[in-house]
Amino acid sequence: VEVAPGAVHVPGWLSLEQQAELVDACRTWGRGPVPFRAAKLPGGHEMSVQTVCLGWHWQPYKYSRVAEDAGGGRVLEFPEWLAGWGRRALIDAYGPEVAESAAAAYKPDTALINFYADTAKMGMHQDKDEKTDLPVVSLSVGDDCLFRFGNTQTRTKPYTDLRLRSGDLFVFGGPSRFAYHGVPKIYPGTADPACGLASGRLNLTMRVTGLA
Ligand code: MD5
Ligand code: FE
Repeated sequence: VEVAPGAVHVPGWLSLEQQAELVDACRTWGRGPVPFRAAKLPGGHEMSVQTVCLGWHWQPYKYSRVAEDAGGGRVLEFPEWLAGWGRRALIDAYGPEVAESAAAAYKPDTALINFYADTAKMGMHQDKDEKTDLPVVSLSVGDDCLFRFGNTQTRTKPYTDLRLRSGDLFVFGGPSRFAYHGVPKIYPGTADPACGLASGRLNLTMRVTGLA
């Protein structure tokens, strides 16, 4: 479903087995050298989501290899199997004709894994810390959320409200890459426990930072 030019929602893209595999991987990554942590915004407030990264460590608003704000560990490598999921995601979202060459060239180097407890949310923002305009691939597991997809000009209306469910894929490319977006609400208790998460929501985004 194309929600806007370049923004494609593919409901139910991950099987329950793949969802559980991803949850397991996220648990393992969270026990690595950099733990899940709530990032601190420049104003001093903590975000309500808990985040762990692969490839490059993100903190508002920059990337580094070392997590100075989360214990000083070095971020884990971005695994090749996950890049493979990213290339399949582009083909499945954009169609083989459009996407095959783009997909073959797609080399995501960073993942941000966000865990939303029942009351967590994410305010409207743009993702502009990457130095490329290549697509962001987003995978959701666990409870449903309200996802607000906005415009590139303002953090307010017009926007489209969508419900994202466990297993959904969303690809944000082209003119949608720098649209404002946010997660105003989680719907607790909506996930099938077989997805591997008893409560809350996990979202993994892969990106091409363009950093070296
Ligand atoms: C989430 N994460 O559900 C969302 C999904 C983040 C974040 O927003 O920055 O970690 S990613 C949604 C996204 C990425 C890039 C562009 C657009 C949406 N967009 O144009 O709407 O935790
Ligand atoms: Fe974002």
